Amino acid sequence: MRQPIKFLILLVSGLGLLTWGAFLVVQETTRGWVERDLALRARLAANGASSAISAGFRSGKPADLRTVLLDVVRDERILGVSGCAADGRTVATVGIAPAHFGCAEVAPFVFHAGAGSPPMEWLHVEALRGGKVHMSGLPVSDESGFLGFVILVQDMGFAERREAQSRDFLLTAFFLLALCASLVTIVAVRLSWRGWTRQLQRMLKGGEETDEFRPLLRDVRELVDDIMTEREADGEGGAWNADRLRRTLGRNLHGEKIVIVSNREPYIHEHDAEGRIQVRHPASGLVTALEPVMRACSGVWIAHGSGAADRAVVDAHDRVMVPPDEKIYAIRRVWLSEQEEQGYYYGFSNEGLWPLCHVAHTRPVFRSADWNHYREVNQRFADAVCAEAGIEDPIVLIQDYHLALAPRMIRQKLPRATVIGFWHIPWPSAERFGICPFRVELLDGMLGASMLGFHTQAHCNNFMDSVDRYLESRIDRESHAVIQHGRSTLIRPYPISLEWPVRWLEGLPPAPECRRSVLEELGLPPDTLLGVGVDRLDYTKGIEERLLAVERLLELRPEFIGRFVFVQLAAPSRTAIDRYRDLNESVAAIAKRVNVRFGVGAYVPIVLRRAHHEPPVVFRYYRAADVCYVSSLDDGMNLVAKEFVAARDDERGVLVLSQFTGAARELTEALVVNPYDLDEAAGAIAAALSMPDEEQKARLRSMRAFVAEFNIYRWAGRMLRDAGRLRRRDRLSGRLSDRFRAAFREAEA
Ligand code: ADQ
Repeated sequence: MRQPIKFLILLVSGLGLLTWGAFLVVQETTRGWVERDLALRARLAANGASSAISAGFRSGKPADLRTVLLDVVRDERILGVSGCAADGRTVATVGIAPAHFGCAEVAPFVFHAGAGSPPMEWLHVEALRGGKVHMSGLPVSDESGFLGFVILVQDMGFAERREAQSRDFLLTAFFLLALCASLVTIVAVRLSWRGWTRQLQRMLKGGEETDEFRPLLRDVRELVDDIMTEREADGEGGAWNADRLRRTLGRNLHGEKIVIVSNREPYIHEHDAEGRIQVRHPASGLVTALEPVMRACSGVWIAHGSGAADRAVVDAHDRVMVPPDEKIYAIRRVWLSEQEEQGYYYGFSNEGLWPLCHVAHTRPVFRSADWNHYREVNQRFADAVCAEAGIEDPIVLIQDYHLALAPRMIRQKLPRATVIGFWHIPWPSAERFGICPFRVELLDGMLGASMLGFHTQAHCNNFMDSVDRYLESRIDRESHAVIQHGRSTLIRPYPISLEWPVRWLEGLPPAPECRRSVLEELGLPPDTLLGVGVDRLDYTKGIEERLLAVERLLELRPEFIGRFVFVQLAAPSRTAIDRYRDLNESVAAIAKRVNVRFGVGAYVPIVLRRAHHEPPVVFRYYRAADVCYVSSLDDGMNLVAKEFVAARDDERGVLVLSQFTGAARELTEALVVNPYDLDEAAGAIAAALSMPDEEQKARLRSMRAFVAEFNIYRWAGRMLRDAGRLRRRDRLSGRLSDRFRAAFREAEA
């Protein structure tokens, strides 16, 4: 329904209610007035005839009293009057006397205070013969004392008529008022709407902007721009895929080379047991997301060469072409000494920044020696970027918290570079970030970028709050930018995702077959209910809480003992750090305890596989599972959740997902739980295991449609398109300032 009509209906209903309320108040008030008026009239009538009435009582002859009472009822509103003795006997009656309010009935009210107390006036309203009457019981006395009392019955019909008149008057007045108010509102709304749209149209056509409309206008233009660019990218719109991303790159960035920089490399060369060189795909969300982008765009990926056989395969420039069979793009490897890796990677990045950014109850440790290594290694990466760039304004995508200082370092050498930073983990609140002794340097380093991306708007807000608190800069909350030394850095949410379709599914057998082979591999009967967890062994992933939830499930629902098995694939991670070694032991201890407690015969409830698994194996497990539980205590996005959804083309299986993941904001059809609440998590696993097929299908279908649409190509496409826009703007302002400088020099000469 249109807004003005809604408003009108509300207005009229409001006025109607108001009228009715006002009428009730007026009715109550006039009724009070009438009753007081009638009581007064009764008193006056009785007082006027008081000496005659007293004489009538004193004479003891009813006829005398009756003569007096006849005088009293001459007033047309007095319908009847009775003279009553103090003991309740009727002495004389003239006119109407209601049967159940005769002298005997009224006497107790007049003398109700008991012997010795003065008699009191009694007032009462009563329905009689289709109308209302007002009755008063009035004591009569003379100098010798109380003689009796009179009951006066007065007609109230006139009061009711007056009430009806005032009600009609009020209703008419309010109706007219409502009509006028509605008309005025309609006219005002029409006029302002017409003026507003005219102004908006004028401005959209390029007219003058007013303050009122500027933010709205910018949003509308951005939206139109977004839609147009997306449409124009491939001429037909539709789903994002590698081709469309390539076209977007060509269109917005003229096919320029992309340089990705991250600590982790997408392909690691290792020696196997026989000394042959093997390629491994690391267990890393960053790599999972970015590798398909690099396949689509080609270019160079600069990363730490961490594999034992990495040096053996690079050329003289430390480059190797990958993927091994396709050779689409180059990895440029940066070599680090053991000390540097210790200080930069394990120390500052993973003992400092990682726990700082995740609410997972592990204290960050900041050592100045680690910080020095961190700075040096960032410089090393920045130098590698400048060496690989080849042009003075390359497009550089810097990934994650290991390289926070690199954007500024690159900017110093290549001021025209388009540097995009993406932070794959959460950004903490400003208070929390403030505990880092190097907070100013980190923020300043990051702000060397042209754009900074986070998974969620909440992380963007936290980042801007941190800048606001700790750095000299201007925050432009309208355009979501930080301006420092005249340069601006856009801060935007770009929720990361997967390639679609996932390439690892290509050669995999259908889900029922995967299920059969996985159960066989685990030595489990075909009717086993299978749960799966897939993570790096990291304390932020809530693996301990996950196994405890399995324990709680078996405690609360013993019918699952013997039937439910939970397999945890846990890739060892950062094992050089004590906290990770402790976690490894603690996870093993919990699994062992639960297995001792609930294991019977061959039945082992928790199967813990602490090893790296290549992606096809991981996807086979996703396809075999009845339930996948992602229980992160804090997670930027979490791609395991999306991988599970992508793997289930049979539309079966249930995702139980921690509310503390970025993914929970998107995959709302998962069973979203608080992983700290073991009862809730156990309940969700039980619900998942007994969920009807139809419901599983409906939930998965919706989540699959979401991940398919919001895939990694769209993520990269949007980011690169925004970068393209920035580049055009920067180039234009660069050309302008060159011209000004030239004109200035000419004028000086
Ligand atoms: P990660 O913390 O690495 O990523 P996540 O997004 O869940 O976490 O990705 C993990 C990846 O590693 C997945 O592709 C998964 O298949 C793989 N993996 C996990 N366990 C494995 C195992 N045992 N063997 C082999 N592979 C395994 C960081 C952030 C996340 C963010 C990503 C991407 O912490 O919040 O989603 O970056 O931005």
